[in-house]
Amino acid sequence: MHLDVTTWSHVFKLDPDKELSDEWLERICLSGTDAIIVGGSTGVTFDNTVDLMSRIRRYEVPCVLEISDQDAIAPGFDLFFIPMVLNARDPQWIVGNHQKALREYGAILDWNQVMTEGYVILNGESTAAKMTQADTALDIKDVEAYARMADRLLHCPILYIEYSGAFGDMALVKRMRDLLHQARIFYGGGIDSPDKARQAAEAAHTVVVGNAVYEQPEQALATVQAVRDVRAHQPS
Ligand code: 1GP
Repeated sequence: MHLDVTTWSHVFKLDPDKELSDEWLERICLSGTDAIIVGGSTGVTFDNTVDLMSRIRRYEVPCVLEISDQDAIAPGFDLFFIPMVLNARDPQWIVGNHQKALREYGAILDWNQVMTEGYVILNGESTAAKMTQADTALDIKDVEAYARMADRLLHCPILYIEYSGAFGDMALVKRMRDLLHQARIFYGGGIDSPDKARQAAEAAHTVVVGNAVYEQPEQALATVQAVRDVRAHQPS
């Protein structure tokens, strides 16, 4: 099992609030993806999180909880990703919720399992953008500033460029990757075919495939090999 996120080029993000049959879960977990992230914007509860985690645990694939709701923090994951939404206008999503969670769990956390994601949400139509009141009217210099903030100022190991629900601007993603000093760039949003996965893999270190698992599962599965092919020709 590889828990070094710097080696991950492809991950699936599964939503505890969505249905996935045992057969498809097995195909996803055995697909050769580098990890499964469990996370979602709405309807995530302790019970559905634990339920999905225990089903994924039948397989060897690393399993990460991306925490978006303090009530859904469950033990038993390999890693915990903590999103800080840098362009949120609602400060709860930058540090507020985090402070409340740390009041509760700060003393008992295994910090070796915790990683901060510096999130920049760029699809204004997405649920995540609406929830966090993200300022998505950003030009390239704004996004560069957020990338440097995540990388240099906050020392986040992950810069997450989030277009959830829409395929983003890969030239922008690549430009952010090129200016990072230590952070890895995760890209997620609208990857529903091997071709889009290929383009994203050329731009980002790690490609995240979410919704397509539920909407176009065969295509979602094919993104794993597409990303592998890119990496085989262009190791990062
Ligand atoms: C969502 O970035 C992920 O947090 C993946 O986006 O659901 O659009 O694939 P999609």
